[in-house]
Amino acid sequence: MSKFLYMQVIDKKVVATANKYDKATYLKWFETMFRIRKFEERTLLMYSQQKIRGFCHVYIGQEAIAGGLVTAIRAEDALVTGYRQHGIALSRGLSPSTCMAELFGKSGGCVKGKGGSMHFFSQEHRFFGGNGIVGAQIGIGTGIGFAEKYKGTDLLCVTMFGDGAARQGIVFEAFNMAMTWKLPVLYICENNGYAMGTSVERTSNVKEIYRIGAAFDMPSKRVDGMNVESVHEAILEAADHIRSGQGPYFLEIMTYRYKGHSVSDPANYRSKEELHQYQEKDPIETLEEKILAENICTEEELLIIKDKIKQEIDDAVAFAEESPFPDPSELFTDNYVQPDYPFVS
Ligand SMILES: Cc1ncc(C[n+]2csc(CCOP(=O)(O)OP(=O)(O)O)c2C)c(N)n1
Ligand SMILES: [Mg+2]
Repeated sequence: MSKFLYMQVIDKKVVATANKYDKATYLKWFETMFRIRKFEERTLLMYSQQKIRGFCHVYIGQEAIAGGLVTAIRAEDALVTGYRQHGIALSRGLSPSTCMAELFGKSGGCVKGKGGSMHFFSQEHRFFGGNGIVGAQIGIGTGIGFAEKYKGTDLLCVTMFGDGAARQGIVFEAFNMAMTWKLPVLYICENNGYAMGTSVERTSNVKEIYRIGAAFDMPSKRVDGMNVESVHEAILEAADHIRSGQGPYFLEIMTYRYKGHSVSDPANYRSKEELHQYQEKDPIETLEEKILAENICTEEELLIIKDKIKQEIDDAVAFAEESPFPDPSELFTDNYVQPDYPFVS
């Protein structure tokens, strides 16, 4: 990896810092991650005010994975994930407004208020959801990968799932098929240590989830998910491998969710000390410290980004508030591709 020499004028002195990436990349990471954190904090607040109801799983703590993804894959690549998806959807380019309106169940939402927290979707952004069935997206993502190969594109499908989903039988079938047919699929396990209240230690004899790939000769790696640079590098390397036609790749990205499994979970199954250990290496704070310590940009420049995002989130809430609830007739639209589907009366 070539080193990029970044020069900046500070106090009329030219300061040179040797960073691997350019200023735009660092700021893209910061902006992506900060947007997700602020969106999710507001989501929790809106939930407490009963503006949002039902299941709701936030992404706080895991933002470096979304950050690394943005710069390592192409906008045209497909992506599918589970229900802890708000942050990933934002990183794909869905606007905070359309996401917040969806959480509110309003017609301005990305699926017209008919999906809610677990079912965002956007064909335009190649974002295939948002799935509430643990592990279901592993089969869907493998199928999308098959479609890309069939059509002869050089695109890949990022297929994301949690450590709990990694214990589902579909992993075996999907990995086997993807390796046999050399499908362009990047499997990412976001290992945040827990599946609801069940720790990884309790779910299997094999605690290093990336080793599952070895049973299929699939290139597999474990990655530090609290560091956006590590995530970016690992995904870039995996994506290059996949695009060269050699088939799928598996990354186990080690991360942590600061909040409970869902808004209703007080997370009593883990200690405060454990949580604090991770918060001390918070991916956004770490990145901000690095940006400032290495003079990648000034504090003022970061403040401008922060203010812009806070305004975006305020606007998103206002948009969601003003957007009407879907018309009852919407119950019968968008359910089936076939207009005369026999079971719709
Ligand atoms: C097939 C299926 N089994 C069980 C559930 C209930 N369930 C919902 S979330 C969850 C835990 C999944 O944990 P993990 O895959 O680690 O994802 P995380 O919540 O940590 O992001 C379970 C068991 C479900 N939704 N679907
Ligand atoms: Mg988990």
